Amino acid sequence: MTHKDLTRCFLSFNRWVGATAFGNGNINDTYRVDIIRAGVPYSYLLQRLNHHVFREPDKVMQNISSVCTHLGSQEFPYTVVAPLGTPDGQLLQRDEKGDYWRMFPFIENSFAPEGLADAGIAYDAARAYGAFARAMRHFPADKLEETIPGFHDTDRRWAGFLEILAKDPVGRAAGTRRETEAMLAAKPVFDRISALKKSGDLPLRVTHNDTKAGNVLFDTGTRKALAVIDLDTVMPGTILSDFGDMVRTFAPDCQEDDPANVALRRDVLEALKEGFLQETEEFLNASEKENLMLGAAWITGEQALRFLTDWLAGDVYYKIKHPEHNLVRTRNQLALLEAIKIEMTGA
Ligand code: GN1
Ligand code: MG
Repeated sequence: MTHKDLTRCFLSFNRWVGATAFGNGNINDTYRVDIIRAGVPYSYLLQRLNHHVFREPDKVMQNISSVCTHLGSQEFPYTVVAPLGTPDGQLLQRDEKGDYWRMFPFIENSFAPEGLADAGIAYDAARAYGAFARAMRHFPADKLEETIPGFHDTDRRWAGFLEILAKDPVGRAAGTRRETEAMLAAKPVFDRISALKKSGDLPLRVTHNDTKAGNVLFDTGTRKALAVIDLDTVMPGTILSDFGDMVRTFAPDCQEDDPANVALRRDVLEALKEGFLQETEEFLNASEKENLMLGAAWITGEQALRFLTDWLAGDVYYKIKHPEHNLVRTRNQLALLEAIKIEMTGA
């Protein structure tokens, strides 16, 4: 099926203008679709959901629907970007290859921050993610599906890494000793998180699990946050991972795949804390608040582990733009982890 055929499954139009690749996700493929209906131009986002990563696409859409419905019923001062259904109410359309497609409204006059977000953007985005957690705080997290089983299961990710390292399917282990050693040296961070999770001190919450700058839409005019998007990985979890992934993605002074040395930007880090706590301070417990930076170390370490695992596996999960992409990403995240650890010890 062409993009035009797929679009027809979700909406009617008089004239097809075209579909162009949009955004830079590592997992799904997104297209901006332009059509004319009754003489008026409209845009939408057509997206192929990667069903090798999200193995049960219906569960993803079920989660998104219940989250959007709940957000809509709360005092949540942001736009809720809910998927469009087909005339018979389906949120997914399959094509002849068995791929899954869905459609979202296109939010006009908005942008998703690309490149390095400044402290102002970081503050606003952190507030938006905090407001998301706040609006979802009474939703029964255990009613949500785990769209990627074991997504933040520290012990399982670690076991997966050790298994690939031992198998060494593409012969990359020997050339990756330094990174592997640095990874193994980071194990105590994972152990602390694992123990904390088992202690019962971290309540199960509805978490977003991809709290990067690019997943908040901003108003082009006011430059204020408009919407929290990408609800594919909304799952039951701990708040530490959402705050942690914000630090991982906003606070460094370079992108996650930059081969340059990484440093933390203090002003951005402070802005994240301030914005996030503004919305969440009142309902987070003491253990959650105390361990926000441990969350940053954990998620950064986990991301290093995921990139290194994918490098050793032969680049089977993340899209890559050059042959050493996953290795460069791994080194970057390991360096960032060091910077976060230094920040935590107050050095
Ligand atoms: C993937 O596709 P994107 O950029 O939204 C990944 C995240 C990683 C991120 C690293 C489902 O997100 O968990 O943190 O790449 N999403 C999934 O850039 O694995
Ligand atoms: Mg994502």
